[in-house]
Amino acid sequence: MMKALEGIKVLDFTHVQSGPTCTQILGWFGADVIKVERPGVGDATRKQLVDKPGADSLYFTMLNHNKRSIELNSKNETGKEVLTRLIKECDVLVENFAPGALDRMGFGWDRVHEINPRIIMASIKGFGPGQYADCKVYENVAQCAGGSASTTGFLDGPPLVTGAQIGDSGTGLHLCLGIVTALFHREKSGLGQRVSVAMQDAVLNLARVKMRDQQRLDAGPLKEYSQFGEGIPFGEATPRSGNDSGGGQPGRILKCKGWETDPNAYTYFIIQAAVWEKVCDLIGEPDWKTAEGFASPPERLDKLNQIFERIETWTMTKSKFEVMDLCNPLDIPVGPILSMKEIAEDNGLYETGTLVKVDHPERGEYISVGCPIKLSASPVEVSRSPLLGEHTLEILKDVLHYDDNEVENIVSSGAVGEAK
Ligand code: CAO
Repeated sequence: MMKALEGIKVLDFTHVQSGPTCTQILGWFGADVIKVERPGVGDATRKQLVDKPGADSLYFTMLNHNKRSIELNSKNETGKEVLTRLIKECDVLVENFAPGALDRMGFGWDRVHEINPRIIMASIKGFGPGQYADCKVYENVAQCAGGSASTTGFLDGPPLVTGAQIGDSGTGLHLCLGIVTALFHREKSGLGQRVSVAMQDAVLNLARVKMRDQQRLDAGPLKEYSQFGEGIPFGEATPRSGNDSGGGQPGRILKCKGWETDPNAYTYFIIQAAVWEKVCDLIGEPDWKTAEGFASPPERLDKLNQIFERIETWTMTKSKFEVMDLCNPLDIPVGPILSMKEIAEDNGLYETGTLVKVDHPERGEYISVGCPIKLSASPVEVSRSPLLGEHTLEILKDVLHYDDNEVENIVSSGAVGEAK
């Protein structure tokens, strides 16, 4: 079966997390992703958070599936020639260097476009043009600058960053969409173009509902926030809303059986209007269906603490999975708080390819997260990440068509390290 992006060659000049997540998706969909790495060093994540001495870290191996690796010093004269040939040969160049790094290398957009007018050059930077454009940016900086941290956490606590890597992986996803859109555009126009995503912008896009709430504040308090029912006045900016649900339906995280010893024995529980009566029956409060002050959603807003405390006395008698089993048939939206351990042991996720077991020559078998996007005619086979420079010679010969003499000269120039 032909893969969706078969035939597309990607010059992957990315490192750390944001860029590699993007090129990994392109690789999953069948693009030939050629990761260019500094000789002898490679992507810094290869040696970050090492759990098995001598082996590439899980940080690297889980972000760089379905790629080939070439070692290439892009500051060496011969290395620049090889890079120029790679740019001529590839359809897409993806990079997430610090602002200005590519220009200093001599491969800014003008030069890249001149070498290959059909190429799509895709970049991630921390900020867009403006006062912070030159800043180097990491995940949590983006979460803070994009409005996520100020709106995450509890009202009486400090801003919080989330565990999901919305700054890095979230930006990689945005960039990936920009690239395939530009490829689609090139089909019709024949032209390449620049694609840029700033991490601040990507986080803000994911925090869109919080900007919605910022504007709604002008019209009065945000009634669906727990804070409203508790009588706490609103300030000038969208506040932190704890575990309230962003869609306006009252929801909370509630304790389940075993919470005293299991930090994840909790369930999310939503009491949207459509299921209120079923909730009342389930928890043994049938009178609340018609009682004054409880019957309609607006009446309940100042009693949410009381209502959720009562629901919690019920959920605490059940495991989080029993809550799910009892509520699902009634269409009451609940969700068990799953630990990473529980997710790693979920056979269903392996059956769909969302989790995969991958063999690696240095580290043996490990669990990775597979492609979450499922295309029926372009199934994903997850292959292990490349060792540093594993494909240097193969790429010089088969992709760039250098003959044996030329390869020898390139190797002896020091441009590709000790070629394997
Ligand atoms: N050959 C020769 N030199 C190379 C090379 C190669 N193959 N690959 C990279 N380099 C050089 C770069 O040209 C740069 O050199 P100069 O500083 O002399 O121009 C140098 O390596 C370092 O690159 P960098 O500045 O991008 O790396 P850093 O570790 O200092 O910064 C990061 C890392 C992520 C903060 C920065 O790249 C950045 O802000 N990127 C954009 C935002 C981003 O993607 N952040 C997500 C990071 S994941 O949390």
